[in-house]
Amino acid sequence: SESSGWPNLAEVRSNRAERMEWWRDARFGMFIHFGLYSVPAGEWNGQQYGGYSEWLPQGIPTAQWEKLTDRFNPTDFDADEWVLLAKQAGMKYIVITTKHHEGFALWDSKASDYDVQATPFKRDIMKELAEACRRHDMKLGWYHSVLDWHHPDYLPRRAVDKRSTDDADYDRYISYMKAQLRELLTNYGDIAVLWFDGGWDHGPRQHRAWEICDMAYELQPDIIINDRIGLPMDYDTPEQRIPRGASDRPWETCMTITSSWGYNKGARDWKDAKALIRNLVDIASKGGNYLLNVGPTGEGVIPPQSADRLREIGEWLEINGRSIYGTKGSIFRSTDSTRWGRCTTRMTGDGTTLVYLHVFDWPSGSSLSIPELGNLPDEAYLLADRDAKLTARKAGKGISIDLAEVESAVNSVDTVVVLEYAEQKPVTFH
Ligand code: H79
Repeated sequence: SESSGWPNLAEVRSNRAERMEWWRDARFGMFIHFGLYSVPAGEWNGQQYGGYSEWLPQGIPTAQWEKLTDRFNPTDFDADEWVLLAKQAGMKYIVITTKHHEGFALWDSKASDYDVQATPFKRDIMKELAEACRRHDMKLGWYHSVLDWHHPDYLPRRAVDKRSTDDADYDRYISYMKAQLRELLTNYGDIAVLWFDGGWDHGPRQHRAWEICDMAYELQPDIIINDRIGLPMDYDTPEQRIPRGASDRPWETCMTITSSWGYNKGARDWKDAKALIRNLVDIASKGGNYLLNVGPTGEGVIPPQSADRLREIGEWLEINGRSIYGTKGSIFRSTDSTRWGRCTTRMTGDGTTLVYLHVFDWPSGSSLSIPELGNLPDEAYLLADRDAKLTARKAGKGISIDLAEVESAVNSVDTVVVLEYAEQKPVTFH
């Protein structure tokens, strides 16, 4: 093994805070699930599969799934379009599936014939995306599945896979994975994130996780690595759920807009923009990031249902982004204290503390009562309209904010109230 072992890793890990800085400020990213599974899109032999379309191959023999390479031809793929949509949505980074559990590589891989070069498309999708990201100043990350249903050395096998395991060698599989990752981390410029998945079949020792991560840090010194290769690494990745509160570890919730990660023709239950915005705010109030997924079609197009919602989020962020990007979490002990919505905070360079009250449900009375805040802000106003001044009054041990004069500026998603506290008069808190 060419492992350089502990010392180098320990050194790189010590600058975690610096490497994570851009990511902590970014708050919002785009997850893209794209692969051979985007072609059948949840349908096999005329049967609709309602689950995750990228899991459809789990029940299909490798020899049959492989044939999809003949049909993978996303001629409408335009990397600039994807990146510009992410920009419009207010997303600051993109993480894309370089290889999902199906094992198919979306780049021109020298380590495998099961890649874009085996399709009529023959274009290096990762290269085009990396170049578009560079053009539009977008950070790019690689999702990479450790689990591989195609490679003959991957173990354990699925029940439907009848190939002999006599010659299979998991350590050789890891060498293959390492070779593929080396390509991805060498030939595509700066890569901001390495997002492992499917590491649950084995422990870190069998994955040679230290060695793999060490190589990643060596090839991309500023990279950050998620927690799914059997080691905690730089940040945690709760899936399809938002934690109840803040955490000592950096974290990112990844979530679908609809019922599948990969494009599924039968997709249902599309979350509306309001729910997605409130999720972003909820997550920001707990100090996390939101990695929101889109699944482009077999033609390479992000479905309009997703694109429309992303643009709506972008419009909200256009006005309210200052209460999300670069903020810290809530000053309240738990969301039980903010039944009216959520809270984020910002310390400005001149020592001012900005407390953003994200009012989801505008109180039916004419005031918002905050018993936990011990002193009056120097100023209170709406983020959407600095001239819409609000009056704050002492009320018992806490404060009360008069909302009557700004009622017309209220929106049904999240109306952001800003409380400004100068340095001389810090926020006191019960
Ligand atoms: O890439 C996305 C998912 O495909 C992957 N991670 C995200 C980012 C993922 N892998 N596993 N899981 C999510 C959760 C496991 C779901 C399963 Fe199932 C339950 C696998 C088998 C039973 C869902 C239901 C998939 C097949 C049936």
